[in-house]
Amino acid sequence: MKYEVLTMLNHTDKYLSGETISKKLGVSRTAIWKHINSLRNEGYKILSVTNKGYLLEKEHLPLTNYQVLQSYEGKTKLYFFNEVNSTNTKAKEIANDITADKALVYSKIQHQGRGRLGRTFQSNNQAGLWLSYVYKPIIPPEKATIFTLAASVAVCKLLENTCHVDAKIKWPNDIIIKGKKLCGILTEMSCEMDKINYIVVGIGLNVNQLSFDDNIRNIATSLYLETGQKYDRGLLIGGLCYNMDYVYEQIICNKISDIIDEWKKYALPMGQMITIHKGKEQIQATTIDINNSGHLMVKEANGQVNTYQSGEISIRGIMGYS
Ligand code: BT5
Repeated sequence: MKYEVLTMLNHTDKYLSGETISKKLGVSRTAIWKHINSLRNEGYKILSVTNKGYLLEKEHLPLTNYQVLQSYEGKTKLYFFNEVNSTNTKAKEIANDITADKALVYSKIQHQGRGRLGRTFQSNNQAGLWLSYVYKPIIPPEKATIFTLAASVAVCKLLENTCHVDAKIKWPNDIIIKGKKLCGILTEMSCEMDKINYIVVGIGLNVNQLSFDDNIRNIATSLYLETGQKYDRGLLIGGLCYNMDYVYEQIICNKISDIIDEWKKYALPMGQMITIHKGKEQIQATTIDINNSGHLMVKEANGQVNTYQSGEISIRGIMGYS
């Protein structure tokens, strides 16, 4: 019933009186008032004015399952949390318990968001999207790299079609706008020799942040900072789920080259001078391409052509940020 009240408020830009809502839903005005308060507790900003009624502020929509279900009716099972340490960690726990081959874990806030190679991903706020997809594909473990590339494509399509933002992929896992990082992706896997138990694709997308902590202020950006608009994060998750469903289907059907072609469309141009950080070693190189497994091919300063996987290195120098 609470969500029927919300749906009515969501479908109008005018005030709705308590009487109109109570007549339509066949319950008392006191019951409506209780539902309104319960929605406010969930984070919905609902104005109330005597003799006019209630108005939902649509620029301040909270992240709830209801918001996601408004825009996604697909088969991915949704697990929603108010707070977690890391959606990737939570997703791994859930992956062990479910039989479905895909699920999504998302949280309003993340206290210990993780990046690659033990780095921190700042996500202890309620302005971004912190989420992790769980997949149980029947493909060989060595093909798992494609998930990071596929997720990058899914995010870029969402940004292009829903937010009208021209974002680029920086291999292996960053989505950037004008040289600043908007989104990071962390893919983790549990597997045996010839079988994947599960893959977790964690995505952190900066959405409505007005600013960032000092240590990443110069390298991070948000959709709000780029467009001046606030976004309904539930709607973005819904759109992303459809895009992820699409690329997952491509992976299952072994249409890997289609994903790589799309990836190249969104990627920063190759031929860039970079520094590869591999453990304590630093290697100067120029990017050439990515191969059919999604690994980066580079020409090193000594003229040698080498291929690197995403898990083993980090790169600096593309578009001037580290
Ligand atoms: C990543 O690592 O970019 C992968 C980030 C994945 C985050 C998601 S959120 C949901 C899921 N749950 C998790 O715990 N993680 C995933 P990496 O390439 O290692 O980049 C980390 C670096 O990005 C840091 O060292 C900072 O320089 C920078 N950084 C940290 N927080 C950022 C933010 N919010 N926006 C942009 N850059 C950030």
